[in-house]
Amino acid sequence: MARDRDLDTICAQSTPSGLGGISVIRVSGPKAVSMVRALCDFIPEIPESHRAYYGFLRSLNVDIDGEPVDEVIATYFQKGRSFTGEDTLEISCHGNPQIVREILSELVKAGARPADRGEFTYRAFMNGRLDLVQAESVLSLIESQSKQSSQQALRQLQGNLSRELDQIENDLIWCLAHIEASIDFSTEGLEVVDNSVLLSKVLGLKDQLQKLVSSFQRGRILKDGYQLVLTGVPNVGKSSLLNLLVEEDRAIVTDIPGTTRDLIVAAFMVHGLKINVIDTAGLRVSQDTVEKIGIERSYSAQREADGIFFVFDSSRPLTAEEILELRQVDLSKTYLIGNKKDQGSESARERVERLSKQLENEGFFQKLQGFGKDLKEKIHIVSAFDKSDGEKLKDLLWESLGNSQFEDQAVISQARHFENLSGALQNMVQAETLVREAVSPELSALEMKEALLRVQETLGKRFDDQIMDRVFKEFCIGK
Ligand SMILES: Nc1nc2c(ncn2[C@@H]2O[C@H](COP(=O)(O)OP(=O)(O)OP(=O)(O)O)[C@@H](O)[C@H]2O)c(=O)[nH]1
Ligand SMILES: [Mg+2]
Repeated sequence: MARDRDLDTICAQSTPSGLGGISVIRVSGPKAVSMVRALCDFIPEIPESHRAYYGFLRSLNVDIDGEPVDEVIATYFQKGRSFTGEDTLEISCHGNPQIVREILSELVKAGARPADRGEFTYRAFMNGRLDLVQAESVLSLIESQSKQSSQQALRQLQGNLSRELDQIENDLIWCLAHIEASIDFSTEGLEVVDNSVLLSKVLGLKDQLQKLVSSFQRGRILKDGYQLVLTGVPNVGKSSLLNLLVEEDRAIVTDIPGTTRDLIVAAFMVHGLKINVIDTAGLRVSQDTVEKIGIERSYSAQREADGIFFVFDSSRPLTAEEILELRQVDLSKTYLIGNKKDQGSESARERVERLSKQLENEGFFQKLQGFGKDLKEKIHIVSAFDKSDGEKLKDLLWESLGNSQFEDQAVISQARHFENLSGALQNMVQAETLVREAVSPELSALEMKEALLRVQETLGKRFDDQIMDRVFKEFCIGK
């Protein structure tokens, strides 16, 4: 499937543009050595792999032939031992955009082509240095904004997910081979594989795919951050809590109900995990056009959220409006945050007792219990003025994500993987029924073949231009 242009020698700046100590220009392809040598005569004809050569890079221009462009260090990576799998040179020059431009134009004069987005990683994939899942992790690693996210990308690059997918692929091939053999031999009345053995394999595959598919939310959270939405009626202290969590004055706080109108997005870190927190307009019936739009936005933010802090004033009972809102919110991802603990004389425990009783009277008890949590554990009494409560809320989020225990498990975080593997899971659900009923081995083989295609597509063992475009268009040039 390699295209003609894959044989070109390509070049690009791999470090960010702008001023810096050094910039690195990468040159990769069959003619990398001769092209770079045309500018850097200090590199021997047969350089040594992983060795750095120092000297002056000179212009190819006829008029000013030999004019030095910069003092550089060129490191050579031999074909088969480089990131792309091809002969590669990395030229470290002074970090000046003008110098970088000049060197790139000299390289083009020498016959190199400017690289496309992600073309180095694309070549690493085409040359079998990485599978597609690993190639995607290179992008995630570059883009990661938190420690958790970069660690997850690194695990994916190291092949954590690929190994699991390889194993699923092997098991599917095993099942298909056995089904097909039994179809061939069935006329002779021979049973090649016991149906119960096949069924247990199919069940195992289904479970494994199910686990991967359901790891997507977690994987996405690790990669892009957790979306936390602050909601509640006006004036309960949502914006104050946002400021407490991000430890700066991001949102305007006043004692006038209806202060926040638009969504305010900010971010903070919890144990290296990025939390995107969204403050919203207080929920109430409003005649004000702008406020009404703000409230609509608040509802849609709630729908997309991973977690919701439903904020209220713990010094008073919940109002009828609050109860109404609570009936509509997705309680399985909601925390009840009773703010303003400094107001009133009740202790935190008394507030929890009183509020949980009120909620029970409103019929919430079973609804919340259905989610495996005691109602009282869902209520947290805090004050937006108390720094230690900010830490408490962060711990709460961290615990609810149960983070550390998943570290060794393969997790999917790309939408492409989720789509493919959800499809494969559906195939295995069908296959299970068919194998159980033991009616048509042809039909169950068909389902498993489709599952196999989807797993292979995820790994990039089967691909077309569309898949390649989708994966590599996200990359930056130089990677
Ligand atoms: N005593 C006390 N007052 C608080 C606390 N948190 C917030 N307030 C006050 O409550 C008022 C409203 O706070 P905001 O943070 O603007 O409330 P909001 O929920 O964002 O309000 P809207 O944007 O109007 O929906 C302000 O006067 C805050 O100073 C708290 O923990 N204790
Ligand atoms: Mg506000």
